[in-house]
Amino acid sequence: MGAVIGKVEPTEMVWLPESKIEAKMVQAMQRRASQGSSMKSFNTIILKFPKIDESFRKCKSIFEQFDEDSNGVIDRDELRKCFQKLDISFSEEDINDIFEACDINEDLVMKFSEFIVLLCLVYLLDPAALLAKSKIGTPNLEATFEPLVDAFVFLDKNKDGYVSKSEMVQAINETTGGERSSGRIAMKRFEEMDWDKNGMVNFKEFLFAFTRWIGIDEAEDEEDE
Ligand SMILES: [Ca+2]
Ligand SMILES: [Ca+2]
Ligand SMILES: [Ca+2]
Repeated sequence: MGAVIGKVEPTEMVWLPESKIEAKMVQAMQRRASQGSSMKSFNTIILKFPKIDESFRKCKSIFEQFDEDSNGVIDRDELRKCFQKLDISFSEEDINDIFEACDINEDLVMKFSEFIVLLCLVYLLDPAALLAKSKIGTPNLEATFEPLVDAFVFLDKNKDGYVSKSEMVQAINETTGGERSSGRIAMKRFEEMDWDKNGMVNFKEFLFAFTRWIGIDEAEDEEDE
């Protein structure tokens, strides 16, 4: 388990990654954070929802392409082949780690929402790997994933690779001038994001929250019927 050292404010809070892949994610996020964010407010993130939703749905074609046996999920072998085909040079260990990190319902396969999160994490860890492949008729993955990375960088005020509750409040307050109701909304959003309830939101949790808010799996289930 990670450990919180110090108080939430005004002293610094140090959060330690709980796995190797999380440590890599945090490093990659800090690298990206040094370039700054184009987001000016929490509202600009909300305004991007429909666009992100649309781009997520376009990723369905990639998902289907790599679901070789068309059983609606991507298993470990299919993912390995997917990485080979996309020329993503991750080690076997990294592929396994990222697979496990994204298999949120622990059924040992990637459903669509999990796969989207996985692709986005690959994008964060190695943007060049995915971008080189945009040419093979896949949707523009940079346009899909960059706004999400950008949004996270905006929320992560102290650039430690995590969004804390107070950072979330700060981001919302900047937008609304600190109305009480917006504080409650911020808390609700934060709790939706903080999947493992440890008080910090990492990029993976942030992405899963997006897939839930957008309702990507529900829409998918309706289509299947
Ligand atoms: Ca499959
Ligand atoms: Ca799963
Ligand atoms: Ca932070």
